[in-house]
Amino acid sequence: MSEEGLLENLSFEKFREEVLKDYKVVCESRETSLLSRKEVLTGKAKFGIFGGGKEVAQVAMAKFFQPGDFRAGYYRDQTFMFASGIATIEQFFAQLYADPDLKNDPFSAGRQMNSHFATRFVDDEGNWLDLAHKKNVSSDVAPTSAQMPRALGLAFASKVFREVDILHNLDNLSDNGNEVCFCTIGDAATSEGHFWEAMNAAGVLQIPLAVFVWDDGYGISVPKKYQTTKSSISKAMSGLQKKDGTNGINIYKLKGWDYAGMCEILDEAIKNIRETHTPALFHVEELTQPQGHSTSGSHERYKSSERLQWEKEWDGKKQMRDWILANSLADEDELNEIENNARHFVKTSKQHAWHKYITPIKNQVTETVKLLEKYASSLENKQEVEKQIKELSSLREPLRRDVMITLASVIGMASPAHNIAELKDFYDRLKQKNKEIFDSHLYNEGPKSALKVEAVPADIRVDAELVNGFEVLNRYFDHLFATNKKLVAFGEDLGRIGDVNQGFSGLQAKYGEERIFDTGIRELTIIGQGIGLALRGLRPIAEIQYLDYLLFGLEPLSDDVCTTHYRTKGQQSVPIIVRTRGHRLEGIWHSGSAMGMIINALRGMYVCVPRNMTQAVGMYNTLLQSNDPALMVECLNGYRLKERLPSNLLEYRVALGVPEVVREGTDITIVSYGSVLRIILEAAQKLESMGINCEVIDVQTLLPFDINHLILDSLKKTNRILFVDEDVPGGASAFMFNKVMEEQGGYRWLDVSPRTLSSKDHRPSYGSDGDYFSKPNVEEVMRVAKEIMAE
Ligand SMILES: Cc1ncc(C[n+]2csc(CCOP(=O)(O)OP(=O)(O)O)c2C)c(N)n1
Ligand SMILES: [Mg+2]
Repeated sequence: MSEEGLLENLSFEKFREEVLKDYKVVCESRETSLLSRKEVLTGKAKFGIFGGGKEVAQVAMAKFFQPGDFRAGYYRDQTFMFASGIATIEQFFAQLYADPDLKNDPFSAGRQMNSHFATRFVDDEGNWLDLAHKKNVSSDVAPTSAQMPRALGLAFASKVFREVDILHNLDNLSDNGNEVCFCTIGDAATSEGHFWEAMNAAGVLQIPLAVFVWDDGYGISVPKKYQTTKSSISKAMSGLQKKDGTNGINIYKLKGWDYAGMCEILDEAIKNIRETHTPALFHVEELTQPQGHSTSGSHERYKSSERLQWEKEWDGKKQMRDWILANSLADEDELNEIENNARHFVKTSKQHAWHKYITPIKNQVTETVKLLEKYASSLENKQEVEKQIKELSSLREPLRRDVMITLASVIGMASPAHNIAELKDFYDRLKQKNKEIFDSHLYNEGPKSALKVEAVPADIRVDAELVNGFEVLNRYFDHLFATNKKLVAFGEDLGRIGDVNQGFSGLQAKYGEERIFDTGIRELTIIGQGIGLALRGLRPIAEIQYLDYLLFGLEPLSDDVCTTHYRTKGQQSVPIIVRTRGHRLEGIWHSGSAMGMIINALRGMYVCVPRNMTQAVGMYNTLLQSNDPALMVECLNGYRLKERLPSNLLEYRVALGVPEVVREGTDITIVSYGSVLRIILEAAQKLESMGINCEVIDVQTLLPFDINHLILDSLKKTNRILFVDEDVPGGASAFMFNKVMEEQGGYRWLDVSPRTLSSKDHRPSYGSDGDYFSKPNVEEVMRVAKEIMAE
């Protein structure tokens, strides 16, 4: 054979091997879907959602996913995960069973439904791993399209790494911004605003984002014609198409069953994204769902028999098989063998996963039964206990809760005469164990916990310069950007004019528009940009211009940021700082103080409500020492109030969760935060002349809230308490009330009933009168305080 012929043969053999390897993954993935469904239907798992019908497109996609790249996707991507070597089938089953052992379900430790993947980004100490040389998967979430803001941010980070010179030596985080973010989304989920906002932003920003739309024609039962204009997302998006000399995105149409065709297009297209940072949309059409949407319900209910027949014919697995045979890449026997092996392999993987999942629970059952048997004879209702033992030990698929229910029940049956200390101790130990399994990692727990950052007092000299509040921030951010190269700040009007209140005034010119910049009016994806940067090891300050507009960006904060650390059991951290300004100014949409809504939506973030800019700086310093995400609400009416400039701007720190007594007093404790404190202090001064001595406490942070119970100390002294804020009745004032009364046991120290004072139920009416009558004012504070004193 000629040398040329030999080479040709060699590469043909390599090609053939590659194709068959991919076909093997397709078969294994399909078997996984089929077998998983059975596990759900027989009750061994609760729910299942699988990637059947998308296998071929995903083995093609995985070929171009390189170390350093990121994925932000949704629940259909099992094949991609298997093909890129990030997940094993055994791990897939472990998650299906909700195995809480991170070694078994390395994506979520059983905290997430199946097909919600993740890889580790940070070590146990909170240090970023060598992400530039790993294949990275940001943790999946279930709300459709919620991956879009994050995907945008992950891709955007590549741009920052490429364009900011001082980041170039961070080799573990990026290789010159060459990392592409692969984003996947269902056809129906593109109906969400998240998708449109993110695609527009990507077209403007020019970032390496590859969006794959898995178009199977349905969102559960609702077909495309009710979802998408012209029933085609690529047609609907065509105005964004990049042309010569414009920005925009590239749009490709792919057939989801056409292995060779997809590989050819993706090869060129992904290279182009990586090199030019031009985003792309891959509209992957003609995909199927061989088992319907999920294990809940069946697609026969809403698909016509023609459609079902078409899905059989155009099933990617079948098409790939036919293509292999037609091109003589393998014969029937070879393919049959691959298919049989796949079946066997998946079955074995499933068995291993089940064994690992069930063994520790069965061990708990055995131990419990042994212990209970020891006590059974000594208990009066021996028979009942024996019945319970029997019931527990006969469970074929016991859960941890079965053990706990049985133990609690037997412990409840024992009379005080029985010595069941050992049993109680065993129960408590299991309870603690379960707490660690189900209740950990809402926040960072290791050295990067914001709660471990100790306070350092601000050094404010008597002759310190008296400046406007915004100037405290401005000087601080100046020092900060000079010393912390990982910082990036952005938002509406934050770049050129340095934010609407001049905190960043002059700083873009000094530090460059790659680090301090304007964005479009798109709060949702501003948050997304922050998420992506934070996940990739940078320190974003993402600004939402006014607190009122945080609602537009609340979904990714609540669903994504707040759950990231928890849902990966500590494997990913997202230290975003969301900066905003709120409380009273003027009018319905510039006086928002919806803190109750915010703190209830944002468990998993810290919520800082500094009374002035000096305190705000101390909180920024604290947060920047940690990996915890936080919201900073600066006082909108405080930027022009005078403050003394501390001399240690970069060093002082305000400890989170530690209130400050801003006025000492003996008669009544008034608890509050933010702008309204100034009104309370004015009222307190007037009350003093009437002989009422108020102690005023600034909680400083709502999350966490007074972790050392300092408010209780005050209450013990005054025995009277009033909670004041600018939120609606029952909002954050009720939260503070509950914390102090129930959690701190404050009710025991009361002489009279505890009170709250808040704004009215409606939004504040416009103008200074509107403000006065809508929000707590000095006279109202005085009235309530006097009533409390007179009770
Ligand atoms: C915000 C939100 N709304 C509704 C749902 C419930 N839901 C889950 S999947 C789904 C359909 C999604 O269809 P599509 O995006 O086409 O993805 P496919 O499942 O077809 O791959 C719906 C409505 C959800 N998870 N999130
Ligand atoms: Mg769909």
